Amino acid sequence: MRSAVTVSVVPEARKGPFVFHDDLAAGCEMAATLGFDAVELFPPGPDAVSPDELRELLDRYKLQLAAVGTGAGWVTQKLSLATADAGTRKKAIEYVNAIIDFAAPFGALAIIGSMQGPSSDDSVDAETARGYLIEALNTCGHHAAEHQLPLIYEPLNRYETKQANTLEEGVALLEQLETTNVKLLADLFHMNIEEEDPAAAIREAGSHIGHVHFVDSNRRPVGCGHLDVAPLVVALREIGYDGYLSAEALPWPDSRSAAAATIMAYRQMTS
Ligand code: LER
Ligand code: MN
Repeated sequence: MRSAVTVSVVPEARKGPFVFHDDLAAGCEMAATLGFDAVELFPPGPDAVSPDELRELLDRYKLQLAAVGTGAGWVTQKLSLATADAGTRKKAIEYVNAIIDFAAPFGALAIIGSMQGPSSDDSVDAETARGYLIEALNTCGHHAAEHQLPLIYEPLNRYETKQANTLEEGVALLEQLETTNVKLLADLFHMNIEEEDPAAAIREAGSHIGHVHFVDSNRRPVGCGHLDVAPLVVALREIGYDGYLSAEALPWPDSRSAAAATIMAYRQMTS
């Protein structure tokens, strides 16, 4: 398992659960100084960050790009893969595919989280929304496969989506797809709300897990909430998970301290 830390360059997401905000170069420098293997990027859109500048930063600081989030499509444009309006869904799919194209040359995974549609969207019933999400995951999953990379789908807690809330529901969704190229994101914050037994949920989801958001119960860095994270890392090791533990956490009490707390917890739990 490797370590990663989130960097958001989306002004509208300044209160969001990202360790570093606004300054990609400063985030990369601090990530490297603290010893992270990679950064996870939350960009405003597929054309917002220059691939050449990103490559230069990653090379300079000897970092990998773990993943790229698509959530700004929702945050800034209210795009959704599972809403009633066909034009909005089409734009949402194009947005996700463009993020896949941006991320792929770096070997980075694209993540579908908020783009699955919020629980507040009453324009569609749950079954129709599920059908739209399945169509989108098939389309975008095939697109990611053309780059030989899986697409990542993230179950979110009930206050954020009516789609999958648990890893088990996520696996059930994946089983309805034509493509086998979609993997799950285990976000420990959402799991703390929804799972009866988070370690058992990880063991049962097994090889379906393709990415992890490493964070505590209150969305602060691991070690700053009440979640017992060490047994979850043991469960991840048992299922042979070899992806990233990526800190998608609030910059609490500040970005540097949050990153430092995360890398300390990561080292304790993975050594
Ligand atoms: C995104 O990774 C996530 O966890 C959601 O809660 C959207 O912020
Ligand atoms: Mn997450």
